Amino acid sequence: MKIDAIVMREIKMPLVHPFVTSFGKTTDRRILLIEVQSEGISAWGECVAGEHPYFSDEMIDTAWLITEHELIPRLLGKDIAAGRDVPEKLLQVRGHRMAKAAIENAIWDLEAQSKNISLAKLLGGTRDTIACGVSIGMEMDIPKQLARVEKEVAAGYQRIKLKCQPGYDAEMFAAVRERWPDILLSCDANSAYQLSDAAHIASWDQFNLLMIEQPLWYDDFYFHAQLQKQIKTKICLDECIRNRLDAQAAIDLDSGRILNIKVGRVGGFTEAIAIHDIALANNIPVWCGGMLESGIGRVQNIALSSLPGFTLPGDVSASARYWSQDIIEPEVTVSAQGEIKVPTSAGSGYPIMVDRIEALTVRKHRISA
Ligand code: OSB
Ligand code: MG
Repeated sequence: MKIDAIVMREIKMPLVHPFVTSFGKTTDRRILLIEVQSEGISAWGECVAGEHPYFSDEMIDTAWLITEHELIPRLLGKDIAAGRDVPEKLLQVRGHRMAKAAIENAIWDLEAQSKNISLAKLLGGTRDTIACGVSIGMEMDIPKQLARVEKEVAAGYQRIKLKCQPGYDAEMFAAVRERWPDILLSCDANSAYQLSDAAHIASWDQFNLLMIEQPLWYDDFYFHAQLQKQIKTKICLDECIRNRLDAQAAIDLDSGRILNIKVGRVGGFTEAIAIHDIALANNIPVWCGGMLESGIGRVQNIALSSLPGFTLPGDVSASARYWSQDIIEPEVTVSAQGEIKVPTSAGSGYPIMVDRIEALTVRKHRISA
């Protein structure tokens, strides 16, 4: 697969509902899309870096710069046999995993299209449908929070995740649990607590949460192990797992008993699959995280979620929860049972609306061999 050209685009998409976490509020997404052009095929990747370096140290502008100056030159004009061959070509560049993932994943899409198989099959997927959960931002008001949970429970989602932070936690969990004693419920602190909060976090054991996601520092899994010893609820690691070595170390340390795998956070499908394989071998359940993706990243998350170790509902939900109109057609929809069908047609299985992308584009740069 000769890489003839790579097109970088930044699109701007307003969210239908602001998304509030302990690290900030998002109302409009700025998304870097990568289109790899090879021998008449267009393949796509989405960079999940945020508008600010608040979730991780990457942001769209750093990703743009690194993609343009460091990543594209390493691939352009080359003949690449598989998505799996991309990481070694980008190895000299340290970090910048979300930027790398966008380009690597586009080449996996290219490989799937050129082999005429589904991306899910190429990745090693075995499921026909995936189980879906939702991540609900903080409303900072309990009646409003309950109304949002109500809507998603009624829609059929199999797991509800509540964002939380100090001052907006136990009372809110209690209100949700009181109303829905039996739903699968979890929380995500996005690193808002410290080890000195251990007794407070241990008091959440009463809410029977499936997991507590990344309670402590974004770059830590040592102190998470100290916390895990003091609470019954399982810790789930998100931010701090950058690669397969982190995953192995965190499992060995008992820093968490569930892993959230985000393909952008770990630098692409190759690393995501490696983490999945380690977790499966160690009986650690994994689920697919989300980063407020457009349709392009969303359908790639569906493909990844079809791997056998993804045994818990992920944060992969319907397009309409995020966008008034997505950039794929049809949009991603979820059944009343809270499931999404894994596409079986070639590539991602969801046609991309290039005209709509063009209409949303605020900057575009095509680099050819
Ligand atoms: O921590 O999982 C997270 C969104 C942006 C950044 C970090 C996270 C999230 C979510 C939303 O929880 C998941 C989604 O609905 O896409
Ligand atoms: Mg998280």
